[in-house]
Amino acid sequence: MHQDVGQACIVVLTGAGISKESGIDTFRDEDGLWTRYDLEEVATIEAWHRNKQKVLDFYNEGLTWFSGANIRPNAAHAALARLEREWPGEVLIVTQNIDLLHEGAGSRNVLHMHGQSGKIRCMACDTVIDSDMRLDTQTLCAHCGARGQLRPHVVWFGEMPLRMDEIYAALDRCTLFLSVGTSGMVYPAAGFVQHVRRHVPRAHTAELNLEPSDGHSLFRERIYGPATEVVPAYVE
Ligand code: BJW
Repeated sequence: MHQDVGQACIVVLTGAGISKESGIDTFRDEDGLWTRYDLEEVATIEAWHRNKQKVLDFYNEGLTWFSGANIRPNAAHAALARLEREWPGEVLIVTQNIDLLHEGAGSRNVLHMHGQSGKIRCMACDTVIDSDMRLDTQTLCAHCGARGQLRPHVVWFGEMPLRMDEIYAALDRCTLFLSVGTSGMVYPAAGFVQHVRRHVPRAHTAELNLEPSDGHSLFRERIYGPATEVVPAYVE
């Protein structure tokens, strides 16, 4: 790993590419989810208001698929968990993924900015509930008087990603910003590297991806290859 990062804070942004070799499809690759589903129909707040059941069907299909597949953390998740255990400073993983493979590999300091599978949320009282249940428009919250509609605890286009204050605070104190397996097409995550360059000019920035992302030229260091190879090699 780069020598000048001191012992302070490492922020690792991860995207779908880190879980690809665990068997989870990315969104925008040739075999990605958005080649099979229209994101405007299943992953926007407007889609939700237009046709809740269609959005829930997409989510329920994902649940079925997730529980049927033999999905395990891979060597890239394991390497980041090892980094957190062995690095004398702070390591924070900010993941855009809703899967729990970082936690499965042993990472403890993980922020899910686009939500988390295995959780649902009430649209009236905002209570987040651990649940793998399939949702339909009749399933209402038992925790609030309003009996609000339950929805997947994920962030759709047009909604504010989660825990942004904590994320920007961590970016502001980081000495290394690492981006792994993300296309750099979705904001605000895609803007983190620019934020670090502007606000923490001494921090080192590195992109580890299969191919150059949209914002690749903003990173000081760029390493390309499958996550299971480049991530373990980088954090050694
Ligand atoms: C490998 C590999 C291997 C493959 N090893 N690598 C115009 C300009 C700028 C911004 C906007 C705009 N219009 C609208 C916006 C904002 C919008 C946005 O960014 N749109 C862009 C598409 C233009 N963003 C939002 O709406 C966000 N909210 C927001 O901005 O709030 C502000 C706000 C203000 C005021 C009012 C309200 C709000 C919300 C974004 C939500 C994203 N949600 C999703 C679905 C989550 C649920 C779920 O997972 O089911 O999040 S969409 C999807 O994309 C998912 C992902 O987290 C996200 C990012 O994708 P990711 O992870 O980068 O995957 P891919 O497939 O794109 O890339 C994979 C990469 O891996 C590739 O590069 C491969 O090469 C690589 N790879 N195999 C290593 N083996």
